[in-house]
Amino acid sequence: MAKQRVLSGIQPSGNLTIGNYLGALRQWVAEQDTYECYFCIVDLHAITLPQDPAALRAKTREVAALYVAAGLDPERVTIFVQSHVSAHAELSWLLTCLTPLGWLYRMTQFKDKSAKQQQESVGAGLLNYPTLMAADILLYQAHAVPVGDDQRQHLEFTRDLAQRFNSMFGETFVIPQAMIPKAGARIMGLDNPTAKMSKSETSDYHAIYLLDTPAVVKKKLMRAVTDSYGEIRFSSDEDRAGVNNLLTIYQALTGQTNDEIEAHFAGRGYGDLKKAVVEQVNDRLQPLQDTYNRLMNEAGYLDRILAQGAERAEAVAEKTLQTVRERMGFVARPV
Ligand code: AQP
Repeated sequence: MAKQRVLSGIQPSGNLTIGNYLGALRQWVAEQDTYECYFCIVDLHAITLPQDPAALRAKTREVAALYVAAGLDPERVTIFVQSHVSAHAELSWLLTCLTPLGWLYRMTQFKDKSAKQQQESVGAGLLNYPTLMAADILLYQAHAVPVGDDQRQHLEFTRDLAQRFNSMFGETFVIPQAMIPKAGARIMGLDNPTAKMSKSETSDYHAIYLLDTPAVVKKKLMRAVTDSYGEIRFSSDEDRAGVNNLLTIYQALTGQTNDEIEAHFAGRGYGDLKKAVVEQVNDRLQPLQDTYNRLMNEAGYLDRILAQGAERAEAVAEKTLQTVRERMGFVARPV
């Protein structure tokens, strides 16, 4: 029986964080043998906010190398740059024409990100972001989309749009499911544990980056916001969010249950908890960074995997796009 398909991606819009790793990348690695996997570096999404061209180029390569360094095997999964497969942009336009504006205005990410800008300078790309994401997923007929909790609403949007297309033009798209991890689906900012850890937040003590040195990881974690309760337990209370976040990172890295972790830290202080998290994070990042440095120094390696990935991805995407064009009534290009 053919394997079901998975698609997911990360924007090359900054330094990848431990949130991107625990919410997305780690799941991808775990699922790479179960599914037929497509993982892209979503550079077309990154430009929905202004990007410096040189930085975008460098980050796109960095993210590709981090995918492999985190454990994805480019022989078993398809790793590619979104803009290398033009079907993403084309299907996005076709779906844009079927998308009610009201659906787009409702999206939390659009509301949050546009609120940070002057109203008249909010780009139309930011509004259309979910339609491009739907195109990414639907082109590969993905059954599952491993993402963090913040992408839940965009996944619902994708499902609605796929259903709308199918009911207008006949069964065409697989309706995808979100695949959200049990632990680590929403890692919060170390400096502000009520806000999601985000790579676009630039304050020094907000996020742990995958390429941070062990000393920097330690400095950031030892300064993480906690509370004055002095009690180490999981909690959904807002004023205990800092400790809960540290416990969540610890849990996502160790795989232990709430009870095991609370028993382990019983009677101990926040300093001990922080040190234990530092150790877990650095143990996980060290081999990843070693592999990353090796790959970046291997001439031609990244180009090879990205060329191979684009070729494989394009073959699948073009097939879907062809069907969509036919169903919507476009005249085939005469040969
Ligand atoms: N804090 C997080 N906890 C768990 N999962 C997270 N993800 C992101 N942050 C967390 C998951 O990582 C994947 C890729 O995310 P993305 O590139 O779409 O965006 P981002 O990192 O969430 O972006 P930012 O930081 O808001 O900034 P920009 O937009 O500037 O890049 C997704 O699966 C996401 O759920």
